[in-house]
Amino acid sequence: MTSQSDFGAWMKQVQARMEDALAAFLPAPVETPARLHEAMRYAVLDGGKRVRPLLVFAAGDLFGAAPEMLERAAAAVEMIHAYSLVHDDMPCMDDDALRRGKPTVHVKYDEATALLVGDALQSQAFLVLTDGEAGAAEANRLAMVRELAHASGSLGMCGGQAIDLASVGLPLALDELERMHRMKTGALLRVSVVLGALAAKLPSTAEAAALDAYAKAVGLAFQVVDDVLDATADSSTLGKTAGKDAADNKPTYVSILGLDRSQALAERLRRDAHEALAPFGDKARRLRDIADLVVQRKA
Ligand code: GRG
Repeated sequence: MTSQSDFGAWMKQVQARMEDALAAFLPAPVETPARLHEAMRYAVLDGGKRVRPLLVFAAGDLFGAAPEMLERAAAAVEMIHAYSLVHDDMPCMDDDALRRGKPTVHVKYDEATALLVGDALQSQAFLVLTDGEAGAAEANRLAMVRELAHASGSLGMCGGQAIDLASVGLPLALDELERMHRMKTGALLRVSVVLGALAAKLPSTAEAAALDAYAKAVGLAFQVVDDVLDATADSSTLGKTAGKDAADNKPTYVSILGLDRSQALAERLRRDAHEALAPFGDKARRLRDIADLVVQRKA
C-alpha cells in the first residue's frame, strides 16, 4: 500500500520533471515568431495539475517504460490539452477571461494569436512524440501517434466539444451527457494511460481491456467531480467561475442527478477504477492513487 506522502513526493517529482521537459520541448521564446512562441509557453508552462502526464507516467511505471519516452508522450498529451483549453476559452466558445488564475491567452495577447497558439501546440505535440531516440520501437511510436490523433480528433475531444456546443439549452439524457464527456475529456485521459503503456509494450488484449475500464471510470469521475466543484465553488475562487456551466445553460451531472447522487457516482467510479486494476496487483498503485486524487481533489 502506498502512503500519501510517498504518492505526494512522486507526484511532485513528475510535475517538476514535466515542467522542465515542456520548457525544453517548446520552441524558445527568442525564436521567430517570438510573440507566438512566447504565447505558446504562456499557455503551457507554470500552471495546471498535470493529471494527464501523471497518468502517462503511472501507466509507464506499471509496464517499465523508458522515462525519456514517457516524457515525450506526457508532453505531447499536455500540449494537446493546453491547446484545447486555449481554444475553449476563446470568445467563439466559452469566452473565459481567466484560466489557471491568469488572463486567458486571447485576453493577454489577442484572438488571432490564441487561435495560432492552439494550432501550433497541436503540431508541436506530434513533433515531440516522434522526434528523438526515445527508446520505444517504431511500431509502438506509430500506435501512439494514431491513438493521440484519434483521441483528439472528431471522434474524441473535438467531437465531444462539438456535441457540447450543440447541446446548450437542450435537455440531455444521462447517457448522452456521458457520451459527450467520454469524448470531450475522457478520450484524452484514456489516451494518457494508453500512451504510458505503449511506451513500454503493445499491451495484450486482457491488459488493454483492464486499462480501458480503469481509464473509462477515471475519465468519467474527473468530469463528475468537475461538475460538483463547479456547482459548489466560491465565486471568488481564482480561475473558476461558480456554476458557470449551469449559468451557461449547459447540462451537468449536478443539474441532472443533484449534488448528493453526483458525489456518490464519483465515489462509485473511484471504486470501479480500483477494481479494474486488480489483475496488476501492487504494480498499479500509482494509477490507483491517481483515481483517488481525481475524486478527492478540491480544485
Ligand atoms: C476547443 C477543441 C476544443 C476542445 C475543448 C477539454 C475541452 C475541449 C475543453 C475544456 C473545458 C473544460 C473546462 C472542461 C472541463 C473539464 C476539464 C478538461 C477541465 C480542465 O482540465 P484540468 O482540470 O486542467 O486537468 P488543468 O488546468 O489542471 O490542466
